[in-house]
Amino acid sequence: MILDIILNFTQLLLLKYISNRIQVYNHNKNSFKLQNTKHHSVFLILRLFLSSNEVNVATWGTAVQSTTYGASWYAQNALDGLSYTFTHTTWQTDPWWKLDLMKMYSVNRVTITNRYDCCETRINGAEIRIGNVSSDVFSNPVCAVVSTIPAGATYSYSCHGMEGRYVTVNIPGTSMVLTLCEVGVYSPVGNLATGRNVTQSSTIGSWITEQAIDFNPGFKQPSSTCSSTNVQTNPWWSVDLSYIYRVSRVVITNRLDCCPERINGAEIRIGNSLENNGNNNPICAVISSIPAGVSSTYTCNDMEGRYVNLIIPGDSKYLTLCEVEVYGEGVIKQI
Ligand SMILES: [Ca+2]
Repeated sequence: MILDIILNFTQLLLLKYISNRIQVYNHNKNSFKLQNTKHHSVFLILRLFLSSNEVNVATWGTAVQSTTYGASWYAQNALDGLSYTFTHTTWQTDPWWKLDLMKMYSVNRVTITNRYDCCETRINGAEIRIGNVSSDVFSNPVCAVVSTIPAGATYSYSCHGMEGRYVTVNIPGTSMVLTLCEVGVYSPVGNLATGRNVTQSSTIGSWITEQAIDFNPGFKQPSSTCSSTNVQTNPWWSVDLSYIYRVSRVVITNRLDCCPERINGAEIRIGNSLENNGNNNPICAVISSIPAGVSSTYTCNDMEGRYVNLIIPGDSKYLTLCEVEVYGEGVIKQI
């Protein structure tokens, strides 16, 4: 029991550290260069606590709100990890704040941190909604209603796997104001590739291999959240799942910013051989095309394997991957 508490506490610290690193990563767009050594330590830590099973996907979303009070109370302030920045609508009817996660997630829970400095009762009655409707924020189903949150406290609301691209917080009524300090949206991690060892045939600039499995789909800053090889013949990317699994499906997220056609013709290969860096394993699927910013699912019918590779046959090719997710059953065999 005590050991469990210590372990959980350690995981929380690690989560906070990683979440902060990812936030720093996202918010220092042009000036921030992460050292390779530091970067690898982040992934090492990620690997250590893989069993922690959920990740805050809110940090790479984009937020808007019904109105903005003053000059600096932006909607994005609820996503910056800082306890002293707040969102703030004007006094209005039915104020709302809307987070666009850019793709659909299954949501375990939503956390709300209330402002610490004053008027903490303004949050009372706020509704948390999750769904796929963007235009009418009140039409998505309600996950929870906030009764009260003490000043500066973070409360967690279970959403039991509700699915949606948009998470909204709204307060019904006239002459209301909505202020949020932080919002977290926690999604389960079932991706077998998470935290595993990855390699690619070459790396262009900062587009390192691990960025294909960092949870972040790369819609805002692809060079620090997607992997890419240099232009070359037969570029490839590979993940070692450490154990043999029956792989049911692989999900690939294509880049949003440009050139989505570069992924065309990529082969997904799964197996246990390291011959030709794993690129001779059987083919699960060949990607014909994936629209920009879209996550496509490829069914692999329980192919068995420890290595999952992507390779684009041909000359003058780039292999760019914003996210690779591998799902399946296992472990069917310890190595
Ligand atoms: Ca990524």
